[in-house]
Amino acid sequence: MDVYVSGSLTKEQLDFYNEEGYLVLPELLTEEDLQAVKQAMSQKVTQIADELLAAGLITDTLADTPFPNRLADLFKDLSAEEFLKYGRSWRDRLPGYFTLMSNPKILNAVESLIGGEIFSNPVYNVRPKVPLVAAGAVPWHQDKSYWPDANANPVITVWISLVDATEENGCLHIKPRTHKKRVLKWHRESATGTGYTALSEKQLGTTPTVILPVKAGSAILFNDRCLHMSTPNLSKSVRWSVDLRYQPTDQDPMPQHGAGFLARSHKYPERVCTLADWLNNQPEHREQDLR
Ligand SMILES: O=C(O)CCC(=O)C(=O)O
Repeated sequence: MDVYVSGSLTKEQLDFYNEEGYLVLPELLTEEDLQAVKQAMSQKVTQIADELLAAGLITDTLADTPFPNRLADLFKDLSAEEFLKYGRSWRDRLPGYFTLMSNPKILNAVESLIGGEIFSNPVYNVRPKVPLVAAGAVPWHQDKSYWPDANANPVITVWISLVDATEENGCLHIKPRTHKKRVLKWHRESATGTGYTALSEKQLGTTPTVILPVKAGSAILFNDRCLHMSTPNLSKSVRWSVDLRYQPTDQDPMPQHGAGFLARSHKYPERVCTLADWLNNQPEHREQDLR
């Protein structure tokens, strides 16, 4: 298999991505690669459990319940509103998230798509999709609807599953080749109060949907115009995932969404963001700031 120019993707994978607008990298990350991010997620779950206990909403923090089940079990007898107080997705600055965002296997794949000067976009989401919370389902949308005015093209989403993502627990669904579309006119989802950007049925066109169940550690890369959604979690455990975003360093860093960081640079390796920079929200690592 030929590896294309630089980065880890083969020419076949690259051709597939360019044509279809997405690419699945099955089990890209090992259990060891995921350890730090799972630890960060577990830390947050412990904090939530302690708060629920202090509020008298639960009597047991379920400290020994396995990672895929603990958050689901904590909220089993509580309302969706109680869960949504913590947000439908999280963007904390915990070291394990930085470890994942800087993982060389992810950056090697992204480098194949955009070259070796890689900016990590401030929009990253940790998604604890728990059962019984309707807002866990994400309507059809294009990611670019969240930054329509940003001069950033392309922004690559790297969606990573921490557990096996299945049709039952609400895996990702995608409409291939829709990355060639313009940004469609969207509305705000109002049924579950999430405020997600959403497209109506008649905007989806005739392209058949591809359903993407993947094993834990797999990555799904997609272009920010590619239509995608996910279904509700009908299982008894949490569909844990993370969606990360990367773009070339000469694009709009979108500071209105937070501080991104220089994840990789062949030109200025000494300026690549460290964990300490990231924890301090150090914002500027763009190419134009490095000259
Ligand atoms: O994880 C999901 O269910 C949806 C992810 C998504 O919409 C995204 O990564 O943009």
